[in-house]
Amino acid sequence: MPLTLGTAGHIDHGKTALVAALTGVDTDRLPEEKRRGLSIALGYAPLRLADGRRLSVVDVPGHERFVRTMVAGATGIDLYLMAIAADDGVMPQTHEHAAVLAALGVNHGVVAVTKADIADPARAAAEGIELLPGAEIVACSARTGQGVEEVRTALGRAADDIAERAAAGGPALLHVDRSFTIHGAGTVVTGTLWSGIIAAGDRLVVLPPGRQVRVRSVQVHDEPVQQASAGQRVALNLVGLERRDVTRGDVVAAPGAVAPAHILDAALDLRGARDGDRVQVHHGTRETPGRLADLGDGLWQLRVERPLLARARDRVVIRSIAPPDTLGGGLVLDPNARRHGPRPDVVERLDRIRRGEPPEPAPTEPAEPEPATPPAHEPLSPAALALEARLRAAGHEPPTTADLGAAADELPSLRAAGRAVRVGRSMYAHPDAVAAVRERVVAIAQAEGIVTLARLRDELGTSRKYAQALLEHLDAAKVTVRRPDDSRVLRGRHPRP
Ligand SMILES: Nc1nc2c(ncn2[C@@H]2O[C@H](COP(=O)(O)OP(=O)(O)OP(=O)(O)O)[C@@H](O)[C@H]2O)c(=O)[nH]1
Ligand SMILES: [Mg+2]
Repeated sequence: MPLTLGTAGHIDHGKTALVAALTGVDTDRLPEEKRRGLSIALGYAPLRLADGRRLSVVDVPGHERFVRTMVAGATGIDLYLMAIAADDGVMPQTHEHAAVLAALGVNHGVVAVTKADIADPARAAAEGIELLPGAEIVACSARTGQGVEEVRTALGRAADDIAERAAAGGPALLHVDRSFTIHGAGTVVTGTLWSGIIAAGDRLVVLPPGRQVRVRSVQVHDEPVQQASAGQRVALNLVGLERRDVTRGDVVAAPGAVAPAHILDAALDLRGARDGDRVQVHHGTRETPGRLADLGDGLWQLRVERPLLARARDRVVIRSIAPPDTLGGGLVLDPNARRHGPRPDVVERLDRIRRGEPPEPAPTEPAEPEPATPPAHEPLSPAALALEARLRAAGHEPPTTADLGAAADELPSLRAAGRAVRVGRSMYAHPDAVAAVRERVVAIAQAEGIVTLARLRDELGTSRKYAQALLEHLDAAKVTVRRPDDSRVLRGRHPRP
């Protein structure tokens, strides 16, 4: 089982120098990194352990402005190499990186007290033991080579302790951390394969855009391979994709492996967070602002502004936006939840998932109906209820009367009950779906000033046709105003939903 090692530690504490001493690779490749003498981008190198096994190393930057990059690099790692400089000791990003590792559930690794050639490592070692009690501590110097082989041996012991990645089976899933064009070859994406296997010829999807691609070739650490398996650092050459169609934070996966979602339920361990706080949510190589809704007992609902692509039991990291700091993180329990508050049956269901028990069937009634659905005057017929379920399932891709066929006969009673809304000329959507789109349009407009058709299309991972119909509906509902260039702004002052 291939394992990935991530570095961690405060700026200038010798992470990159130690990786170079261990692997022979200088991961600071960018001219700007050379000029400024610090890491900016994630660096990658293979590391041989004493017994011949190979680890994939992700070298992260320590600068406080690049913690988000560190999170993107640390996601999907199996063990850490925390650098603490002998002459400096534990510093703010030593703490923050340790908090990120804890949030990600990465609890195996080694603490290297670096620069032992210029200061007595005893004090930094004592601080390291306090910060990461389980880890082996090794003093070393990348400059003299002292202790570097001991670091390698300690990493081998930490790797021995790691149980095989639970997610190894299952559909192919890769969180993209880089994308670029190779002349004559096309678009290449790289990332750590979280689960499954990818081989040349596979047909995959890029999310959220939902674009279908074919794998032309696969590399692991710059070497062509027949197939890559979970845990490996992978480069995929993809057919059917322009460079600008994919970016860090996207997912390349087997169809159906994950779906974009704006509402997630999670079990989080957070320091000083409160109900309603706007925070930065990190998952995979993706991040988005979102609001926290406190469900009690460590359970939270995350309502995010850009969709996440999570599975149950994936990890998220939660950071405060200003001042930036890591608040904690935890486990996704329901990666595609309905909007709800701390209702007892919902909390009980989440608690069951948290304990690893099978969840009860999902509750059917929403706790906080979106903009008040009026009650039906007459009980709805089974056929009308079936149509309602169909509209609900269609979400933001509402069917037309032609799509609905005979079921369209139920539309009048459903509309009278306020449980179907006409969108565009002849599409019909569920009001909950329209409310969810409205909330996202408002969030985009508040964050970015305007909403364009392309922006909403990408946000929803849908086609122009639906994005256009929904925007026109929101214009008609006086949520948005269309401008001459076809973009939309919010009409008047719009309270947050
Ligand atoms: N004397 C001495 N200097 C070291 C050692 N390791 C690194 N340095 C120096 O410390 C400085 C920072 O080293 P880097 O390896 O770039 O530190 P880093 O932790 O990767 O820094 P960021 O990636 O920017 O967070 C460089 O000038 C290195 O030459 C060491 O073991 N001994
Ligand atoms: Mg560095």
